[in-house]
Amino acid sequence: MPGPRNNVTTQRALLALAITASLTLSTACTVDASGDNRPATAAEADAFVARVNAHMREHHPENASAQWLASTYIGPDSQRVASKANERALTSYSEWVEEARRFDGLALSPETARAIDLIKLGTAMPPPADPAELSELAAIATRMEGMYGAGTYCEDTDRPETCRDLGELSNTMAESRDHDEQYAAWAGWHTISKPMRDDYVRFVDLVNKGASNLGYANAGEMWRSGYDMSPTDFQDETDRLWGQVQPLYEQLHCYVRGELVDTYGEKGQVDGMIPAHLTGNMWAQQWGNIWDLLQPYEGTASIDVATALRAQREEDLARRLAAIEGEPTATQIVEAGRQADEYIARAMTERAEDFYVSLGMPKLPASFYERSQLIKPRDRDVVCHASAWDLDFAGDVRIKQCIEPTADEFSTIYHELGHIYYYLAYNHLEPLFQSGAHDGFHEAIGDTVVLSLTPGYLNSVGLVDSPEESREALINNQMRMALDKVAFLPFGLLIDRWRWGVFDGSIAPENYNQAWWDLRARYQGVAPVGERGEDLFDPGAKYHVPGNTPYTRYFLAHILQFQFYQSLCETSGHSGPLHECSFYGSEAAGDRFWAMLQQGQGQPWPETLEALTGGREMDASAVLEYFAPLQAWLTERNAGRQCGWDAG
Ligand code: X8Z
Ligand code: ZN
Repeated sequence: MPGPRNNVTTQRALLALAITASLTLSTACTVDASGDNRPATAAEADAFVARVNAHMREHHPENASAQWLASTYIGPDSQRVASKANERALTSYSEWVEEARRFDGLALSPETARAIDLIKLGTAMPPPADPAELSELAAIATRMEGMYGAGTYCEDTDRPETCRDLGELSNTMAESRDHDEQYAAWAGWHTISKPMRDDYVRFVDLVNKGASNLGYANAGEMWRSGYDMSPTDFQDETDRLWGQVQPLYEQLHCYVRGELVDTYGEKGQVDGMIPAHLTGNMWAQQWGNIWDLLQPYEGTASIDVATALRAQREEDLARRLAAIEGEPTATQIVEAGRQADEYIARAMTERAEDFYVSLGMPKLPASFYERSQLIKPRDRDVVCHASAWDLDFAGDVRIKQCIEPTADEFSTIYHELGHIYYYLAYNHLEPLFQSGAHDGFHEAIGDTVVLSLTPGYLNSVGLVDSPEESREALINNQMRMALDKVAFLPFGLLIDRWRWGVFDGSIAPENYNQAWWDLRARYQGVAPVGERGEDLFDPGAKYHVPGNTPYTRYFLAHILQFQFYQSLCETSGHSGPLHECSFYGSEAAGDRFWAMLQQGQGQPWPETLEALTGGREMDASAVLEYFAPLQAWLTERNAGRQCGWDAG
């Protein structure tokens, strides 16, 4: 997403949101800043849009580079430059919105009308009119993201060797099965957001001022206006979709809670809810890391890609060490380890690229590998949270990730390349149309591909044993997917439920943390151990809050990806149960996918969806079809258990 524009995760920028249908209309004849009170014309509107597009082409690369440096080289200088660049981008944005008012109510070509709507919705961080406040907002945004990226927890602040960053704390959570160790890692990371609290309160005030200037009740309403429908209808849509999948989630929750109680005894639950620190993931958003505790059937063929990936890295390391003459020195061993890290990260990325290429999509440009950050640099702080960038609307695409040989990171590369291929597919459009049909589409592309990573595909690329055709193997594989995709659904919804409340004032600063945990309880059935007082700021421990990236997009993506997958499977000629399909190697599916990506946000998303799937609505029935075998298994397995939880 846009960093202003095209960093798919930093979303500070222009044009991240899609179009609204509900902009307020006023007269077409207003006095502009120069005192010109001639009626505006449609031709002037066309020229205005052309000017904005040209400005974006000219100025976006510089801002994107500034944001890239601030994310890959965190420090006072890169932050100063990034903040100033962002300030300039937001100032241009404010000027355009002001100028666009001249064309309100005028009959315009559909393309120009859409482009103007998109200009108005072009940021997730609407700036206040006052330049000092705009500058303050840009500085806060940069500072919060920097705090997150550089966050570490030190058990003993006097002993730097006790400090751990998010990657290290996450590894403890993924690997340790010791209750207290996991808790210490979880609670430790949740200290890093305490100092963001005051900044966040001010941030909310400032973006609300900006949203109000644009005619929105608050910034949350503006965020909900980017979906070619009214903000109220959009909220109802998310409720409807959640209603479709909630029963499946509740069955999964019931099973997982039961297994946690089997493992940890009474510490395996908190009032019937899943303890926030025991799912192997810092935010309990995906639960696949505790596969060892949750796998339905032990002893069936392994579907864990991490073992093979780690082995590949070790082999590479052994080769490097063997090539050293004599006994390797400590420095040579560290250096060889580093090169092995790079080797496996690149091999994993090329594996993901190969999938897209198998669909007939182009190979990634050489600059992608030259300029991407694939592994965590050893000499400086970076924002490790994965993201995909389009720096110039013309092929300078990159990802920024801290890849390790794990199953999560492997899927994340496919996810990020989904963004990259979207960028490449719509690079031929004018900048204002270079975005996802809506933001959920952008997040769904790579995940659609991940659904095709079946045991058969993984085996064909040497990552898992030869697949078994048994009911046990089927359930294991469905569980593996569900622990990522189904577990995620309520999490995908609740982050913005919290922010919408914060923006509209129904959640006041003195209740930030309480409201956060209320929502976690209500939607996820996840609870912390012990009190989480208002001296803490737990939402800030999730990247997208300090990074100001709207999050409902991921919820939508987790529905849409199953719709896309179902259609592409059909196009690829797949018959049989949906979950068995991999469209790897299908150029027919690839052509159809690419055609969708090429549309960018040039038309309302229902049209884009219809071209791919034949339907104009987001719909979770493909999720339910995919997981039908697991749902039946879970229902049987949970029979006699008291499912559900009391969220208080
Ligand atoms: O932030 C991301 C991507 C970058 S757009 C890595 N995701 C969400 C998250 O990590 O919280 C992908 C799934 C949800
Ligand atoms: Zn993404």
